[in-house]
Amino acid sequence: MTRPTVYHIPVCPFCQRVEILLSLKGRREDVDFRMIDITAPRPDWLLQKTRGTTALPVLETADGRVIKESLVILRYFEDIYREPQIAQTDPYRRAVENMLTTMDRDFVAAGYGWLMNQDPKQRDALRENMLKQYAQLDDFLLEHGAPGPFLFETFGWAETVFTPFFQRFWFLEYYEDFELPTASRYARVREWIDACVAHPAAQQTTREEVIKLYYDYACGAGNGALLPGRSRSSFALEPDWRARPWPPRSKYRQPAGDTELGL
Ligand code: GAZ
Repeated sequence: MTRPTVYHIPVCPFCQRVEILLSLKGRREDVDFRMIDITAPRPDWLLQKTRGTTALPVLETADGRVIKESLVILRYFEDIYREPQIAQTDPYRRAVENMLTTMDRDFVAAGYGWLMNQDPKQRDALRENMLKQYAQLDDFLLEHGAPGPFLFETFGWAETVFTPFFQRFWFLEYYEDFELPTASRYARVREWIDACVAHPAAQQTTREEVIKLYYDYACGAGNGALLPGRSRSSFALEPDWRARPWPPRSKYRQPAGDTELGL
């Protein structure tokens, strides 16, 4: 094998991070991306490479070695394709970027936890929890960041890490009627998000694709799992999401079946 290969899942935000970094470096065409169907059991040849783990992305390097974890894969590409550098090089600025990157954990958990919640009584608490995350990001950017829109001068490492999730969280607007309030305490993070999702290197997915594929997550079934009464996951590769109707927005009522979802 002469080229690196990334095994990935369609609309997987962790996989999109890798595509964004490569696009920023002008190296997207130097790496093969092979799509894995998350709704089918992992093929044996892939499980052999990963020694049994199933989470993607997984990178197979040009010399056949296997690297897991999106942030580790980003660092590897940053190291082998040195120019242009995306991560900060000044130690303090690099630390600031890493502090922000570390905040992705709670942010991601808050968004997915809310999307997957099935108890209407918990909605208000989950919304508050989400707003707290946005307020924390806002505060961080005001404290450490450039005047805007990005953390530093350009779309960089932290933006690569967060942008796929800003785009996934379109599902909260659709399925939970969530909108980031216009209040000034969210103004800096709103500016950041708007610039991130519009950046040319981050256009691997669309709002329509996210909303159609994540319907089952909104009904409580993550990672390609099948809901009762269904024969296909909303993450199925076929039929193509473009050919399917928009799913119902009411996630707390009787879930839609295969036919209504165009599956
Ligand atoms: N830490 C890994 C990385 O590469 O950064 C995470 C990779 C990962 O979770 N990949 C998922 C996967 O391959 C797809 S994207 N799953 C299939 C499997 O067999 O493991 C799901 C969540 C969540 C946040 C994100 C995702 C998600 O909760 O987008 O809960 C179900 C998965 C906070």
